[in-house]
Amino acid sequence: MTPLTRRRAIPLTLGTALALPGILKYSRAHAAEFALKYANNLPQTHPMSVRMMAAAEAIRAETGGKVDVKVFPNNQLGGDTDMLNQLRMGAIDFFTLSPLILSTLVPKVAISGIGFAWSGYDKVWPALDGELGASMRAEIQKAGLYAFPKIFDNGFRQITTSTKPIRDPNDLVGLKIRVPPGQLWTSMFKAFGSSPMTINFAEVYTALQTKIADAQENPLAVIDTAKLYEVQKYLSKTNHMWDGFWLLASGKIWPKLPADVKAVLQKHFTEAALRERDDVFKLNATLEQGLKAKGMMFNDVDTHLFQAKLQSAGFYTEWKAKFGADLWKLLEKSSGASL
Ligand code: X2X
Repeated sequence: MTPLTRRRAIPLTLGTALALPGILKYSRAHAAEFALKYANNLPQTHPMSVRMMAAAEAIRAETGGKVDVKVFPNNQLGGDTDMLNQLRMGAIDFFTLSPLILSTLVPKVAISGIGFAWSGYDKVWPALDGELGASMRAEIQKAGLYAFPKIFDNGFRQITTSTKPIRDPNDLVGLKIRVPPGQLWTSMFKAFGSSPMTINFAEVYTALQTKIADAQENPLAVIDTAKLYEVQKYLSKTNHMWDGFWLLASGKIWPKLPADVKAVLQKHFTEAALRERDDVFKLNATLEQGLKAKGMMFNDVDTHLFQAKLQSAGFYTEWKAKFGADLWKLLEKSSGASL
């Protein structure tokens, strides 16, 4: 019997495939019946990559190698915008992506990234695991993608520079700061009077090293695992945005997978997300010390000054109009903030 390939195996349930009489004895040398690819833009050492590699191993073990998820971290399959296109075409089966970059395809999902909306994780997880997250997943489904229920954590974003500490909003005026490809990021830093430049994360280290950009903003775990401390001197604790990663499945594959295969994937990917959140939370408690030991200089800021600047620049008014009153109300209800 010819080994089942993923495409031909799809009509079969995993159980059927296991029970088929005379089934060839599979070894890892044989192609899996469901050979799938997961990609991300983070270093292999970031908790999201670590947890997804562990999930892939658990899935392989539980299915006896019939479902094989290969993990491609660190932009191995391209930059974010390119990988999103590959996901939509079915060249990549799973991909983790910030809602703000996904908003290029699904505009409303950027709502979770509104500046200073979240005071802490005690607000973030009930919202993203609750009504707001469900609303976002429904929007993502309309775009032909499947978002797994538990969003991964990127974290609260901090500003780093190679030139100066950012002590108050005036320090952001004219700053050449790199931002990810997402309209809300560009809008926020234009409201601060900065000169934001959109660069995929794959090129960020080089852009900072060659001084194309003097600054960037990211959570501590990304700054550390991507070794941005080698090209950035100052870290200002602005906490200006909470960001996550939706784990997305291609619409070309997800609807065709048998229910039992979906159940195995769902179980282990959910576990990976919950453990990754915990990893990032624990890292946040130790990384300030670690990054200082690697030469970074930290400073606190009065975040109210930065939020007031966004307010006076019309940032909240602009985005409330873009998202609409209902979704804005849902954000305020979910976050407890009045924006
Ligand atoms: O591109 C970034 O800065 C990163 C890694 O945080 C995201 O994926 C949004």
